[in-house]
Amino acid sequence: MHKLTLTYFDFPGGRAEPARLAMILGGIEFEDFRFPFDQFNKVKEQSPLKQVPTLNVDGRQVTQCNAINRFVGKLAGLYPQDNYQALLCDEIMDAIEEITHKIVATFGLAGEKQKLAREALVKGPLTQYLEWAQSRLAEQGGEYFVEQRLTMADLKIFVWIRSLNSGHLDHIPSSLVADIAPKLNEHMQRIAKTPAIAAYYSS
Ligand SMILES: N[C@@H](CCC(=O)N[C@@H](CS)C(=O)NCC(=O)O)C(=O)O
Repeated sequence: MHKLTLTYFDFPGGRAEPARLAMILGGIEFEDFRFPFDQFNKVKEQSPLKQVPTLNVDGRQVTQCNAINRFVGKLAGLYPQDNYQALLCDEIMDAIEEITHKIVATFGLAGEKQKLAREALVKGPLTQYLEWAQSRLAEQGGEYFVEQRLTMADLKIFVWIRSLNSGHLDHIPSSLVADIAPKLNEHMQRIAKTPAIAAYYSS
């Protein structure tokens, strides 16, 4: 058994949330080290690439959220053993990372520049990725993204859809998912009812 510490901001979302959920679902013992935003510079000093999340595994600091997701997914039984199913799971996780990078690229913009950049994202890549993910879900039968069971792919997309719906991002309408890919909202609501996930968000 590994000694695990997950380090990330103290909010129920973002790049560490799928790993947190996986470890909770899988009953994996870990330290959930959450820090407030104003401590970020201090935490970065301990991070090899000056970024979070990190997973400390038996004393070694590991970076890259999807690598962490695969690792904890395997520990929790939430990552496919079959190579092809694992590929489909990775594809979903990496696509969400890719679109996240496009959104993060607008964080440094202000005013009209940010508005134009985000409107272009909504019309272009965000619509494209949402439609694509919805069609992938439909191909798999509509309930789960891979293997007809809950895997890391579902957790990754669940966290992303919650964040898009939150309305926290100016110029990205909180109705976007409902308008473009309503089946992803149904998926998100279904995953949210998983007892361990429902208990986590209500606590
Ligand atoms: N490729 C990394 C990206 C991690 C990343 O960019 N994390 C953000 C926070 S969500 C960060 O620490 N950024 C560094 C900074 O803002 O200085 C991963 O997959 O984990």
